Amino acid sequence: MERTLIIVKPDGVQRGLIGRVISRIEERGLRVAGLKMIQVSRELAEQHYGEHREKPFFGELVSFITSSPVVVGVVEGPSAVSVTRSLVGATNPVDATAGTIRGDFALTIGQNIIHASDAVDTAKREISLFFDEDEICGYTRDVDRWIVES
Ligand code: D4T
Repeated sequence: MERTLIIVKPDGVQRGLIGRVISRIEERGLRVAGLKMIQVSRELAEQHYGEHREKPFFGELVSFITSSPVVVGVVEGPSAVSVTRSLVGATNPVDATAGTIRGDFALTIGQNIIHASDAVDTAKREISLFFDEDEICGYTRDVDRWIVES
């Protein structure tokens, strides 16, 4: 079982898309194992986007993610990282396929609705950045046996 981190970014929260975004993830069969609304601090934003520190858009990235509350979630299931990335779509919404979250709800790279971890290692690092261990629930749902064969 794999876990990934999602963030419904400030634009998703402000546009009232929290439920629709999370529904798409749940409808695919993935399970929400942790969920909370937070105001991201500048320090946390700089840690999360550390790999982009030298990029020209780093400042805008940090101001955007701290501009309004976000919803962060831990999502789990088989191949959760790659399945969630495919639900999310291309980083630039202009290139995102219709039917993906960004392809259906976003138009510009600076306001692309959702973040999802890009690899298993990244997911582990990002989950520990945003969640304490006791905020993540290990559980199964009755429906899981109709989604993943045992
Ligand atoms: P996130 O991290 O938001 O899920 O995006 P991706 O994983 O799909 O893409 P990324 O790490 O390359 O970019 C992080 C974040 O920066 C914004 N961005 C990116 C931007 O504003 N201008 C740019 O030129 C790029 C490449 C969008 C997502």
